[in-house]
Amino acid sequence: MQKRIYLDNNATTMVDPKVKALMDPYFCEHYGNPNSLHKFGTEVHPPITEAFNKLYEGINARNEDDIIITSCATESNNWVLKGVYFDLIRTGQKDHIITTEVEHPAVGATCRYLESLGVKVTYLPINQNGTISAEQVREAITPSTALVSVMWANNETGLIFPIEEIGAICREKGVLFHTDAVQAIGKVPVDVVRANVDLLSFSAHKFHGPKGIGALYIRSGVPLTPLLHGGEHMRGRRSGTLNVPFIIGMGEAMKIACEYLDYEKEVIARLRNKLEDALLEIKDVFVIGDRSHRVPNTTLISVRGIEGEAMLWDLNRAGIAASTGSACASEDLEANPVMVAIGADKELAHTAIRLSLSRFNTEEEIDYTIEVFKKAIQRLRNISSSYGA
Ligand code: 7TS
Repeated sequence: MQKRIYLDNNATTMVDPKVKALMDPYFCEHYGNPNSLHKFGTEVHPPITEAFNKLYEGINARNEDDIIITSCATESNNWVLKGVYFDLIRTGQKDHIITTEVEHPAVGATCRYLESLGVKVTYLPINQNGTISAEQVREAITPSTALVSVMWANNETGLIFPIEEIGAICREKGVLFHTDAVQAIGKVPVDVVRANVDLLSFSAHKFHGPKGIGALYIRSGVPLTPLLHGGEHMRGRRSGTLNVPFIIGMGEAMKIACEYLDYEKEVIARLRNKLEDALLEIKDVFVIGDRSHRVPNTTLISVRGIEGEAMLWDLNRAGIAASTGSACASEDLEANPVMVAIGADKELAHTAIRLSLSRFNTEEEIDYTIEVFKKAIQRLRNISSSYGA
């Protein structure tokens, strides 16, 4: 039988069967609208409360803070940027947003849209380590800065940004701080209090929950004009009937993800490192970013002389799913933007392959992947016009 090895967990993850089992009764049995006054509505209140408790605990939010359910992190990110625009920029109080040049398009494209409305946006360039320094943020802040938005971990490289230091600077300067923590949850500890975060986005399907549900953490006292106006759901902060089974699933996925943080750090990192070490033995193979500064599951690897898409094709034929970078951008065959920013030459920047593991991968799968990868490199370099010529 054809193997099916999934190494694209930064794009999405399998729903944990335990999460699915907990969600199941809320489709055909307990399907009430929690806003209804009858039993069908009220009987879903306790499991919803339980799910929220798991989310609060997972990111160390305080009781007085808000965690608002959204449809995905893209919505959460749009809400932050457009909310800040409505609250602080359109009102003439501020006119400036600071972000990085390697954010996911859910932040990057929204910032470019806001620029078209006259907002000044600073895209901080990343350094050779693939991240930014907190000092870059300090230097970029002006009296008219409304918001700093910096991702917790990059989806392509897995590199972790200095969120605690940036949070401290923003708090000191009185500037709102948002972080897109989509690639951090379940991979490294996320603590909103410790990091002085005001706003934080996440998406359930990146940590073995269902797709199409995410959340925005809003620190107590931070005003944010809603993106979706309507009924009084979520205390009027985000209207739309609550997706009960998915909320229950996201809560459980968060709880399990936190329980697995040590496993992630020890076992998944060991498998990832084994894969990297084996591939690094091959000539002209490079791994992007210092291991000690990356989330444990991610490798962005570059194989000189082989287009990322060609490698992807060979892996796919052997049943291995990887990515050339972000699936959101993989149709336009562009050089990997993170690698360009790190300073890789253009040819090398076209060779990037992202392998991202999860707790459902096994050592046998990694051993098989090493074998397939090595054969693919040999085959493709033999027919490559640009390598070894
Ligand atoms: N932010 C980051 C950092 C992401 O990695 C992604 C998805 C999103 C936001 C959007 O999440 P969504 O649930 O709203 O879609 N990233 C990727 C990726 O790296 N490959 O495919 C999707």
